[in-house]
Amino acid sequence: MPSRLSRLILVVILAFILLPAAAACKGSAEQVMSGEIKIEAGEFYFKPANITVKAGTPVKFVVTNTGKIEHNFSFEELIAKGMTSARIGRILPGMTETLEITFDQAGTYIFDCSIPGHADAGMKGTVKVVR
Ligand SMILES: [Cu+2]
Repeated sequence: MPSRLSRLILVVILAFILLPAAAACKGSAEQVMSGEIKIEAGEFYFKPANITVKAGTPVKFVVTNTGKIEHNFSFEELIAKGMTSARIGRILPGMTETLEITFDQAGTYIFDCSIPGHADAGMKGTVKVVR
């Protein structure tokens, strides 16, 4: 009978092998999203992680923390450029918070969870803004 710990280690190893493979299978067909965009935040991912929206159209990110620890949702580049509202500062486990943004410029904007270590562990994504 394998111990709990060895089973946990096996699950973690399998997740590292299977998750990138699953992501690669999704293909590159991008769908332009609008209105309310639901995002799941967990340890340590955002789902979906790659989002495409239209420039000049307001979007509302509705981010639910389905994990067990606190997360946030931040567009660090936009914050650095002075758009200090481009973040949801705290999303406690089980909570849903929202952020409305209108992207005026086409481009690719990275979002992440700015809690130390979380982005490096996989909590990041992109919003591609198209004309
Ligand atoms: Cu986080």
